[in-house]
Amino acid sequence: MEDIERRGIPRIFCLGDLAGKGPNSAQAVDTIRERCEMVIKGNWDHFLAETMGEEKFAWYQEQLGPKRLEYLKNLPLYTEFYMSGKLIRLCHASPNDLFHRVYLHTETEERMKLFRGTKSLDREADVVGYGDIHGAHIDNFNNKTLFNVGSVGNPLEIPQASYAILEGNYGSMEENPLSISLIRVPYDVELAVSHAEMTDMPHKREYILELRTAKYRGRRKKEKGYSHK
Ligand SMILES: [Mn+2]
Repeated sequence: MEDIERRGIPRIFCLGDLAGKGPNSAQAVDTIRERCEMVIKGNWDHFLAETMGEEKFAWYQEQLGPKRLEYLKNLPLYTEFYMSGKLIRLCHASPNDLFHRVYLHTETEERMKLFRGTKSLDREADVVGYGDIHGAHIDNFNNKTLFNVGSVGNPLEIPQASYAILEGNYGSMEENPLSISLIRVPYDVELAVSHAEMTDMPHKREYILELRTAKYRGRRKKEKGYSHK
């Protein structure tokens, strides 16, 4: 947030998974709600808001309370706008499917599904930005740009917070230069670890190891790219 402020960035969009995994879900939801102009629903947000009576979600649900869970439940699945002549969609995993997960190495056909038209605008996107896999990257193919913003609180490639900046004429259908930058922000990982240590959160050891190493707890030997559940 300090890095964003220092750069004078006027609007902040959050691409989901506000809550779950970490020790401070309630604080995360409140901060994001206060600071972000647009907030998109993630798969964790969906599960926490919709699944009752499951052990693995109960700790977070108790912390969040009914009002925040209601807020998460009503978040949209995507946002779309024009910038410098490009139609841009931002989502958590895929604009039309919260559980369609693609990686950098996923075949092009599957990744092209992210560009499909939506209920609100039946037109292929030019640029799609997403989250979900905790691995920042940008790729151009088939006259499209697909980028992943990475993760602020649980990065799984470099142990630094990650976000993306889009620069162009917001709301403009006229073609002009557009830039997409991926930013890494060093932060006090051990402070975050100490917050986790103070709680009895589920899977605390695995979480702390992920913060320190940026390696996914469930990564299999042969698996390529980034992964999380
Ligand atoms: Mn996710």
